[in-house]
Amino acid sequence: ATAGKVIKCKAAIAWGPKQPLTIEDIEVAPPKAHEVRVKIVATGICRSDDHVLSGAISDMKFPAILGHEGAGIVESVGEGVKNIKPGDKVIPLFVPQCGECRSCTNSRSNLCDKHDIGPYIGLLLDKTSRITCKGKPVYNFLSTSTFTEYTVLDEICVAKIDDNAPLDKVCLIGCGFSTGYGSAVKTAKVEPGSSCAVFGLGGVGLSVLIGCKVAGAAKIIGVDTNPDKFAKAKELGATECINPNDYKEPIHEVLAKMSNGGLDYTFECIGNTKVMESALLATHFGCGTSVIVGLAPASARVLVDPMEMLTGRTLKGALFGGWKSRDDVPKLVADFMAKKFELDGLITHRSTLDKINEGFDLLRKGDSIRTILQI
Ligand code: PAD
Ligand code: ZN
Ligand code: ZN
Repeated sequence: ATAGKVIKCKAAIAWGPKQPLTIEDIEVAPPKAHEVRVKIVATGICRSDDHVLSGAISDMKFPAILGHEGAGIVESVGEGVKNIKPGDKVIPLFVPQCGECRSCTNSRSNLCDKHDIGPYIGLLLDKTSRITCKGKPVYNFLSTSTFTEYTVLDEICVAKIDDNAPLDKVCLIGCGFSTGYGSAVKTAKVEPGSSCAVFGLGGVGLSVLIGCKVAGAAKIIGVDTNPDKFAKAKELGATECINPNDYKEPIHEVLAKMSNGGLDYTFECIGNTKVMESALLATHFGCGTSVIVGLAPASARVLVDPMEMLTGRTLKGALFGGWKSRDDVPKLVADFMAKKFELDGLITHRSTLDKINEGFDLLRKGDSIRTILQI
């Protein structure tokens, strides 16, 4: 009965860096052609959302609705939308898949040229917003915006998933889980018997661990400056965990000693360029691969001695774990339903939209892996 009408509901609005979110009344216009209006049911809080609030992502426009790790139910669709209908369960996609651009048609890429991952536009593809607050247009984040009761998405940013999927878990497939898991199984292509190290044991790093384990890695070393993260990491597949602060030598030297001269695969899941340099050096000089997963501040640079690469190392990176979003998200949900992997280990807190600032505080203090907000 809401189709074609403006929906009045609540959202958590971000007004600028270093300011708390506030719950506001918003108006959500009906979807235009090739758009989908979605009732968000559950959403995780990812560190990338906090990068906007900390100022590490510096070119965002406000007011904005953050959140990009959600799941919901289609309320209505605009003209010309195929294969998605009201009532469908969906996951919003922060990497679109138009299927037609140079990246989409290349099997080696999972980017889509229609992405909004910096410089941030914060609008739908037609360069307008469907959401207003106090009469002013509200910007979106990463083509998604999930800290809201309703959002409008471009059709190419929506994956239809299994009708039986529990939205309060599979929302993590919208970002953190898929990003980490895919970094191991798809971007690095971790092989059975190999040695791996994961730098940063938050939601993304722990998902890398899950991927390394599923891929059959023999040695999986977790690296974090917060030892409180070690118990969970071991539960999820780390064979050992180390804290760089416990050593005088650089951590890459410690890791090389632990792995017969260097690891096969390393993953940086923090967003710290100094750690990216260590992660590269921690790989074996002749055959190691290091994957950049963390999102570094806008002006930060990685320093690489060409000899580090010339001997045979590989440095890679991927957004969203290398998955082609619309094709692969439904498959990842199917794999979850088939119990190929668990998501419960990543969920440490459950809360509601009105307590969103507490959810961010838990992440900042290192007390949570993922807080799931029931919307
Ligand atoms: P998180 O903050 O939960 O985890 C980061 C972890 O790193 C924490 O456990 C910290 O204790 C640890 N840490 C911090 N500094 C160091 C250090 N110097 N050495 C070792 N450990 C350290 O974040 P998250 O897991 O939600 O996200 C991790 C990063 O990945 C973050 O930068 C986020 O923006 C990025 C990300 N990238 C993608 C993508 O598509 N590439 C997707 C989602 C998140
Ligand atoms: Zn994220
Ligand atoms: Zn595309």
